[in-house]
Amino acid sequence: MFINWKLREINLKIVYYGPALSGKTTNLEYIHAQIDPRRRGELVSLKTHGDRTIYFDFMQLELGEIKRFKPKFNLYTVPGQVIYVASRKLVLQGADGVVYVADSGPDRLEENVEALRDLERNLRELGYDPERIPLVLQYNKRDLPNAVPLDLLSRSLARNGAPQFEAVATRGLGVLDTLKAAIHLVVSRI
Ligand SMILES: Nc1nc2c(ncn2[C@@H]2O[C@H](COP(=O)(O)OP(=O)(O)OP(=O)(O)O)[C@@H](O)[C@H]2O)c(=O)[nH]1
Ligand SMILES: [Mg+2]
Repeated sequence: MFINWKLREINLKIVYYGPALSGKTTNLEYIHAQIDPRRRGELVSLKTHGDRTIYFDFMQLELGEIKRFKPKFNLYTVPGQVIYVASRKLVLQGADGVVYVADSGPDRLEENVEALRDLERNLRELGYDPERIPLVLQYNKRDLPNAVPLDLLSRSLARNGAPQFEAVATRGLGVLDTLKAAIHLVVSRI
């Protein structure tokens, strides 16, 4: 969190985390397409030719008011590919909340669990208590014909009290509900 007292702005950071190809960038693309352009900045994406995130995606939202302060939500995605561990940690630094995007693909359960461990490890190394950071879980790609059953995903990934949402990010299903829950958690924390 960063407060600019002069401009009465509160900057809050929400990071989309999760395994490679789970749909983090797709979440931001949908949000970017849906939100009134007067309330959001451009979506900045650093990707390779294969459309894979190499460092992060970034977009700023300006929504509502908290006690006459303007909150600005800075949304980031991390690159999910295992080799980019250093980028993930850098992007996670200073986060006020995390959206964890899981992939419902039948062969992705282990990667989901590993990415959540990677998140908790990085949080700890950055001095956070992983039990206390505002966290929302999104089970994405629910449209896949052989999607992992929801209760199995939930049993493997659910965290104490963290809200959970089903999503089909390519069609926008569940994307804004996930974002609203994350914003709500982050704002109630401050
Ligand atoms: N079937 C299906 N495909 C999806 C869904 N969401 C995203 N995808 C597809 O999954 C692929 C990866 O999506 P990205 O948003 O680039 O994934 P990412 O998590 O940003 O991946 P990295 O940047 O490599 O970590 C793309 O081809 C998306 O179109 C979904 O809900 N259902
Ligand atoms: Mg990406």
